[in-house]
Amino acid sequence: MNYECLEFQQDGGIATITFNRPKALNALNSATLRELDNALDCIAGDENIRVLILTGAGDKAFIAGADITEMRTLTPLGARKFAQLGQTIIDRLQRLPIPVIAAVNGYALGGGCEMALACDFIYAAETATFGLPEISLGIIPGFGGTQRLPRLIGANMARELIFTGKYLSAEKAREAGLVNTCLPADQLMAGVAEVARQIAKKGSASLRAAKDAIRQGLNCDLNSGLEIERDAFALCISSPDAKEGTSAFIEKRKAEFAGSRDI
Ligand code: DAK
Repeated sequence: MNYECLEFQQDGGIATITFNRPKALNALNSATLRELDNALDCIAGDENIRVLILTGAGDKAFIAGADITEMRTLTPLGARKFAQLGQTIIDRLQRLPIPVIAAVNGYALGGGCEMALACDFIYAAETATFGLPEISLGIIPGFGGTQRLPRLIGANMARELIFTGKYLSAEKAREAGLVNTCLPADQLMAGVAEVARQIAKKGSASLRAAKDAIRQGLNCDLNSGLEIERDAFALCISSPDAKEGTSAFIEKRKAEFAGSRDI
């Protein structure tokens, strides 16, 4: 499919979606969300893709938030559709059966920061900036920021960021636990590609099981989470991934996982 607001690239088992509206700092309008929904459909149906990377076009922004120009013109019905589509996509990203890495190359504000939060982890350029400035627009985060940010960096830090709308540098975001790794801007994509390649060599089914267990466990108490882990482990143990991984260890060779996401 041809996209206008996104670029889609695939290199071996690694797919990259680049938000591509650099003149509007890659702000999320309805067209971008619809295209993203379509791209996620393609990725969900293609077992050759083992890892997804999200990034932004240009050197200034990952995503500078929802498109404020479009938001102002939305009718209540249009706003409802926009909200529904956005929330569905953020949820789909979290449930995608493969790991998703955010490569944050600049501003990640509002809905852009929330998009990054819905990824499995974040690498950032040293020049990147994070923030949830919705409060300054008289609204609140609507793509999960009030829920995911406190889970990631703690309630008090999240309250301060959401109540003030202030921005965090990439380094401060790393110290807070929002970002895993900061890299010089010109090394960001190479660093992300390297970690994506490491992950892509692992078994797709066990990656999927680990991702699901972590996501579900974060939404429940420890004992329920441990039960989820036990069930997921039990499913994994007789999977082709487990057979290949354990055989490779015993035969003193590198495991070659087939890439099926099914357990
Ligand atoms: N929307 C639309 N256009 C934007 C934009 C945005 N979010 N951010 C930047 N642009 C546009 C600018 O208007 C400008 O366009 P031209 O004037 O050149 O036509 C161009 O990008 C370059 O921006 P600047 O000239 O402002 O560049 P600067 O370097 O001076 O400043 C900046 C960069 C990122 C600090 C600044 O652009 C800025 O403050 N942008 C807005 C950031 C922001 O407030 N983001 C949060 C948006 S609110 C919901 C779910 C989610 C949401 C809402 C509802 N539901 C489920 C209900 C999400 C809300 C948001 O994300």
